Amino acid sequence: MSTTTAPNTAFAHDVVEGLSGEKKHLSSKYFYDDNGSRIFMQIMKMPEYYPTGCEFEILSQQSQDILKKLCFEERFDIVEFGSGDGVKTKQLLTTFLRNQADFTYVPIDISQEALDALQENITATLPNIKMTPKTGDYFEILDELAKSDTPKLFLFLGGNIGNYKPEEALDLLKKFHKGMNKGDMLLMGMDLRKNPRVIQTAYDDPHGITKAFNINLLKRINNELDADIALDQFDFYSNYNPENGEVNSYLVSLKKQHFHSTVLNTTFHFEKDELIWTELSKKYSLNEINNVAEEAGFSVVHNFMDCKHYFTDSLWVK
Ligand code: AVJ
Repeated sequence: MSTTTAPNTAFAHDVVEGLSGEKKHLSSKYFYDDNGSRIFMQIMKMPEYYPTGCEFEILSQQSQDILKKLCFEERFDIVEFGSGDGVKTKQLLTTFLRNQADFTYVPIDISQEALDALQENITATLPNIKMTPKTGDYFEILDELAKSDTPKLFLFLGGNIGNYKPEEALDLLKKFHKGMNKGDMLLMGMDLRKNPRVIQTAYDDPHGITKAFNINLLKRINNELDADIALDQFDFYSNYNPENGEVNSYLVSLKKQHFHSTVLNTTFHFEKDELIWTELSKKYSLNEINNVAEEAGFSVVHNFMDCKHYFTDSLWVK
């Protein structure tokens, strides 16, 4: 995950909007400042957080099969949204190069710093790779890319789609679809439904790292909006509901309390046990994946799953 360069004003606006109403909420997109990105890297190293290992297994063992499923005749672009540290993508790129695929790798991220680090990491191992990183907003770049007629494989890995509510996910996929040409392909990392206990433990870890990840949202409010939140007066609660496949995460106010932000010139009030909803992490069944892909205008070509069938890199074609 990358650091964010979103203007402070958007954050300020969303904090006011999210903490003023009846049902309080803060968006999980604000998890990833520098500190939050570091905590997320710790999450990815926890044995309980299975998605990272699963997707690493898929991309290190099945990239040749992925390449065989691509329907491109000639050179193509690999466009990656939210490329992060590139550890997993490097597995795919290495295999593609070894098999003489002719492609240019186009990682897209909002953080220039993250892209620089990625480029260094990738070129250190793959010095001959053709790479043209792009900084900025996904959809602006998507519009720009749609004008070229080089066939494209889009990557949206890591299971980030899980953070979107079903209707928002569909909306996002339709936007991807609109920016693609017929025959272009999309490899979507999606976390699958599985034994509820496995999912529960991944998001409510015994080390308290996921708790720290959530508390970091409050830390950001303190730092960036000059607020005085007592960080130890909030708890963390996360719950997986196997009936709808949703992990929902919350901060919980441990007492009736308030805090003040001098930047916002506002005081925010909390009842004892009041919740702040922070994240949705939706788990999909293979059926749901088929349905959402088709609703967005894609056909599912193949699901590349890890040996435990915990996670899929689902390959779609427009
Ligand atoms: C980065 C969105 C894939 O939902 O699994 C990890 C973020 N949240 N632990 C996920 C996250 C809590 C993660 N994604």
